[in-house]
Amino acid sequence: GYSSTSGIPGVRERTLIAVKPDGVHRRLVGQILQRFERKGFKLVGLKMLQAPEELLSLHYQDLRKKPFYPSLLHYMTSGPMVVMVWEGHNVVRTSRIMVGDTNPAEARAGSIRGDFSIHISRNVVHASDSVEGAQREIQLWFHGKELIDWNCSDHNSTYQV
Ligand code: IDP
Ligand code: MG
Repeated sequence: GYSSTSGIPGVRERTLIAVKPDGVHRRLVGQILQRFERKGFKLVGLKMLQAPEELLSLHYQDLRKKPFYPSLLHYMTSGPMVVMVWEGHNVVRTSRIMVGDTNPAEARAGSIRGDFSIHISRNVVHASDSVEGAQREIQLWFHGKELIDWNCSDHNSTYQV
């Protein structure tokens, strides 16, 4: 069972979620953010920025050899992004399910990509794909001071404590 003093293991897990430039252009920021709020995850970081190419090249370092990489960088620099850090039990894995398959044609209805996008080249949102990847990405996109530790008043209703 879970410890009654320290709470649920992994409750401090964090992930990086980003509304990509197409999502901002299409005024989807509020609807995307709302899905994570209504799920019960805790928002610990949020900002809007025009992503510099150097940052994107680090963010997508594993994709540098892909044929679509130049067009991916062009897409990701085509306008501002809204980047967020969400915290909660299993948030990395759960948010990948909420975001849906990389290819919107395969993404389930009810997922963000399934509901709001059609083509893999414009899939509106980013979500980290592993706990280690999330830690790396959060450090890339946020300064430590920009992440807010706070106690959400519904914590005890969200988790068994
Ligand atoms: P993910 O965003 O679901 O983690 P990745 O494989 O990490 O998917 O790819 C990163 C991003 O690169 C995708 O979200 C998408 O924007 C873009 N991308 C991936 N595969 C393709 C492709 O085959 N054509 C065009 N863009 C792609
Ligand atoms: Mg990825």
